[in-house]
Amino acid sequence: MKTLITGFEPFGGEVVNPSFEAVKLIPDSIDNVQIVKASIPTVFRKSIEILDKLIREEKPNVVICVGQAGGRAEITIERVAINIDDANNPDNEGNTPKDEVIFEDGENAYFSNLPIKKMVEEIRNCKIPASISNSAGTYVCNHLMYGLLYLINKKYKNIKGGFIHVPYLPQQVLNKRNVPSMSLENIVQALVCSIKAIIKEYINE
Ligand code: PCA
Repeated sequence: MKTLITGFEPFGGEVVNPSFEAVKLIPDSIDNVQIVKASIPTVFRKSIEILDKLIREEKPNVVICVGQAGGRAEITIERVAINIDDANNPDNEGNTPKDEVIFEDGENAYFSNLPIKKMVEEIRNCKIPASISNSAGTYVCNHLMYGLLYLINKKYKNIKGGFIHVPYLPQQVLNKRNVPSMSLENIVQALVCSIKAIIKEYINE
């Protein structure tokens, strides 16, 4: 079994993105499952193209994309991605799509096919706050999650995939009053717990 896990490049004036900082620190193997890590540009379209290329090259069984959700206090496991791009701020190449469909031939929405409740439970068992989120937004994270699930639906039917949002790191909120953050150590541990929950689910299948 092989898992591909991706994080995003920093965006919106931040110098780090906690998603890739954490992904980098995940071990290369968890419970005998190989873990392949990659960074994805915070850019509409290009993010999906790069993910598709990685899936073609690496042939993973599981794909987990991770992104920063500034302002959220918990690790959130996303349930659903919607077929719309609606950006308030430009991506890293200056694109600001408004009310644009992602794939004309895609469903309005796709659900994660990862064991999202079991992932939340496993993370909470590690004493780290986590919950299900019912919206990944309408920016690049929802875009990539939608792209992943569209690709799974259209051409990688055996892959299990989904998305995890993580809070800011403490160093990112020094000048943001009353904005929550989570330590890098906890974020890394939460991602490892999520992967363990997914592995358990498949071993039990
Ligand atoms: N978070 C953004 C895009 C990249 C990232 O890490 C989002 O939530 O859409």
